[in-house]
Amino acid sequence: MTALKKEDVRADFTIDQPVATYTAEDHETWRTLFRRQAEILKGRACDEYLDGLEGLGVAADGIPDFRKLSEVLTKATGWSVVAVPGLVPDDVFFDHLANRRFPATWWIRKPEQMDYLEEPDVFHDLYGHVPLLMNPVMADFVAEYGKGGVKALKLGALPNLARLYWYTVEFGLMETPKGMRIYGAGIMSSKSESIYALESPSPNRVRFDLMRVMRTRYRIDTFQNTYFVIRSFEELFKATSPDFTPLYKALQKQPEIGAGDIVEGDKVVHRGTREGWAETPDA
Ligand code: HBI
Ligand code: FE
Repeated sequence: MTALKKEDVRADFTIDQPVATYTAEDHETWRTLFRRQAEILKGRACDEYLDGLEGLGVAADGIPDFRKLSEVLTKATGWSVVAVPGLVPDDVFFDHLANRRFPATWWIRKPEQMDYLEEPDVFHDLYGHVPLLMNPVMADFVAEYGKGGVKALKLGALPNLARLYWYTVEFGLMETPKGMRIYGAGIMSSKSESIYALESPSPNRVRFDLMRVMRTRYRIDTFQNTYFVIRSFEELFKATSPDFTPLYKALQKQPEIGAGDIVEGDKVVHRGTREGWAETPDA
């Protein structure tokens, strides 16, 4: 993180991935995280994700070179991976997505942060997000989300749209013929949440509904209280295709929903026991 100079960061917040600055310890951290997740995600990650991971050639050996990944990814769906120092401003983030560039943090967590990190690192961004960008429907969905983000900023509706991203791209579940599976990157890159999200009786699992999701607050400091369940990426893409402008208007008149609340009209797949839920407020 320290090897980076201000003048190396471009106006769009991208940098050249400082590949040479990764230490042996950094690569070892990647290997450890990768091997651990590979075991856990068997039978838990959706097939589209596992196919994407394999197709990309993301391997256990060490932190990947973004340019090599991008070559494969661009051929598949037109996306590329660009290196950034960390979280970038919302408008910059959306502009990258709308243009099929996924901004990935270049640095990796320290060994003492194996299980929990407050901000995204290269493991979360690459291992969690990039494999699904190999899927044509998800690739289109995330690009459309970027275009929607630019609009939402103008309409002052960013908090609503951000919830959609949170409850799908970051923490989404998918009901498949083989059973409940993970597709959200925030779950995919977390050892404990990938087990919790599928197997714990504590959280709610509720069928995805666009307006319901955009009204729902979320957890940033604990596991999610509620996971929203889609049946396919096509379902998600179709549900989010119409112009959101009238939806944002309607949302202004509807109350927010707490992260752990079940409301009238919910199609409940599993009603959470609420066991172990923190008292701290939702975001
Ligand atoms: N920047 N690098 C990066 N990664 C993100 O996931 C990200 C971001 N900036 C803004 C942002 N996410 C969110 O605020 C939007 O999804 C709303
Ligand atoms: Fe993420």
